[in-house]
Amino acid sequence: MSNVKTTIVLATRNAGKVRELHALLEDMDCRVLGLDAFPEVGDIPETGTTFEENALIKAKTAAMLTGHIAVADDSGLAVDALHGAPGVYSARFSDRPGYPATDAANIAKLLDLLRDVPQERRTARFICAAAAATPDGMTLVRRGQWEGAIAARPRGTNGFGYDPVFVAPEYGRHAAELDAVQKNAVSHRRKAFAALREAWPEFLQTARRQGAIA
Ligand code: ITT
Repeated sequence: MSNVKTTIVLATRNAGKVRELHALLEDMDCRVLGLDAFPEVGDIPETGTTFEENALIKAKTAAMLTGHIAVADDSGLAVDALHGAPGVYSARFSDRPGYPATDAANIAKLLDLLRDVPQERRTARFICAAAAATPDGMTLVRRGQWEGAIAARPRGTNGFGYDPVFVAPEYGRHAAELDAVQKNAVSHRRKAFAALREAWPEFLQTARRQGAIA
């Protein structure tokens, strides 16, 4: 067995995700680098129609361009009253020509669409697909979900994205009112990465056997 620490590149430019992923990968005994260490990796177009496809696109592209194992997630919010929207378009939900989406504009659009929907029909879930890829194309992907509901008004300043309006039933509080440890204990990202980690030792062993990584 090799005693060289494997380098993992986090294929995301979302600062909120980078913080959460560092905490989730902490005990994996790997060297974790962000994409800022690899300016040659530009924007990776998310052309897939599922969370899994997009997570794999991001991980495979970053692995190929950096020569290291890359880990990515594709995640978003699925609201039942909106038939699963914004889904894979969560980050771009409020995009308009000349006005790229922001977290605040995404939340405003969501609350507006749900203005006449009563609380009992505002069920929703965060979904995360976590993917890993080696430079020569070996891949692994796992999914996690976090069931909750959309509040009438934002609350809290922690987290990112839709956290201010997502009510977490485990705490009876909005996700943006939770600290990082509380959110990471129950989140969709936590569940997806826990499943990824279960498959990780075999994935690494196969990659090393095939000479895909050091
Ligand atoms: P990368 O592709 O660079 O990773 P991104 O923000 O574009 O960053 P996604 O395409 O996966 O990432 O979009 C995820 C969006 O879904 C994110 O911007 C939020 O709006 C929302 N989202 C995902 N996970 C979330 C979480 O834990 N809390 C709140 N919102 C979340």
